[in-house]
Amino acid sequence: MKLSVVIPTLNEEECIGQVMDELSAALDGKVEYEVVVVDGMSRDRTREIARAKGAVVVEEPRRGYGRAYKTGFASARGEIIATMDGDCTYPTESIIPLMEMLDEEDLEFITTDRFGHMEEGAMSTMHKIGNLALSFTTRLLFGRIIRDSQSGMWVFRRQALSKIRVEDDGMPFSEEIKIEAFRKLRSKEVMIRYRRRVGEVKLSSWKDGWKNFRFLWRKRFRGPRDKSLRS
Ligand SMILES: Nc1nc2c(ncn2[C@@H]2O[C@H](COP(=O)(O)OP(=O)(O)O)[C@@H](O)[C@H]2O)c(=O)[nH]1
Ligand SMILES: [Mg+2]
Repeated sequence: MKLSVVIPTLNEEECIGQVMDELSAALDGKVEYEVVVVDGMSRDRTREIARAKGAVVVEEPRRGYGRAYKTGFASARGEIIATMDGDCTYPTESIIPLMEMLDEEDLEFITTDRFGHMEEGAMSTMHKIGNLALSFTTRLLFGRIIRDSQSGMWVFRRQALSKIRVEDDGMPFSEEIKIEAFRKLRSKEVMIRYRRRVGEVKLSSWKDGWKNFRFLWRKRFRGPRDKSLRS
């Protein structure tokens, strides 16, 4: 198996079907792949729709975006893993070009930057400010040139996971994987198109923003072994 697309979902019935269709349009006949949907016990038809469209659905009752990815990565069989949300925001047509870039530039990890080509209304002004503040803090504390520390689309070699340590169960998983990747792997950030979300946002702006911010300071000054960051 060449590619696993891993998607965490929590009540995404409005869009998961479209994401599956867009994946088929972008990948069918071009690469051998599977889609792993890690569902946090949605109370709507997410699992049913994903399964009907051919995804492998993994049920993960434990809450959290990071928790879902840890479970999803453990069941992914592809040589390369691509991630995205189940909300129609990320460009499925970028997966193959990013996989080619991994090979051509001999990279292990690619993260994406949504700020270059963002559809009108795809991110509220408050979220933009929050994201930029978190990305700035990431740069300040870790010295990495990441423009978008919260982007949820990554394309990377599954093997590279054994070289990094990503522990957070919540939204900070997104910045944690980038910090680890830019420290330990051949990594790059690439601009992508980002669309307006379909369905309700799952993150809580203030709570998750604050958790992300706190996470960055803890990771910087106490190291990754901090007990409070463990599952
Ligand atoms: N399995 C699982 N998925 C989650 C959880 N929280 C969020 N998600 C999914 O993770 C993705 C990112 O969440 P989203 O609300 O789009 O965050 P945003 O893109 O940062 O605004 C979406 O596909 C959500 O359905 C969770 O606790 N468990
Ligand atoms: Mg999203």
